[in-house]
Amino acid sequence: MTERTLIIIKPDAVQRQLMGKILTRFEEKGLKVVAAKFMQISQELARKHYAVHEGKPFFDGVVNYMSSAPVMVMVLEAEGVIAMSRKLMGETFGNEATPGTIRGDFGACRGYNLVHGSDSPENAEYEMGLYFKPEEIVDYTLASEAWLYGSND
Ligand code: IDP
Ligand code: MG
Repeated sequence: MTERTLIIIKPDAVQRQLMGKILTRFEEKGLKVVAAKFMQISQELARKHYAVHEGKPFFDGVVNYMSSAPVMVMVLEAEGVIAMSRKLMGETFGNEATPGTIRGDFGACRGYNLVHGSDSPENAEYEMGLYFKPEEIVDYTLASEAWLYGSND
């Protein structure tokens, strides 16, 4: 079944002018972009986004990081997109992430890690609702879908 996920190209990636390269990783994989927005996240919205981490030692830090400068927010769609995009992103911190992943190729620290991706269908629904109205998520077909998502059964 088709699935959607919320991806954020985080402030460090925008400042380092890596938006295009990161978006290319998702596009080259064959994941379909169905919504996109360039914006600066408020502290209040960042707190809602990371509400599951409230009370943890890094909560204030991640809220400040995410609201410190502009981001690019996207919704991607494909069967299994949540797991696929998490694999493309790599482990949480660049200094540990496997080379070949976005975090593994572009990050070298624990403070900033370039990209966010939802980790479950429930969190994806919650996060998409924070950033997009339903009508801002566009339903369309890619011309290449038969080849991208085809089966030889
Ligand atoms: P994830 O982004 O790989 O899903 P989570 O554990 O859900 O990682 O943490 C959410 C975000 O909070 C991370 O992407 C990172 O920006 C930040 N974060 C998590 N743990 C730490 C930490 O120990 N120090 C600093 N920042 C952290
Ligand atoms: Mg997470």
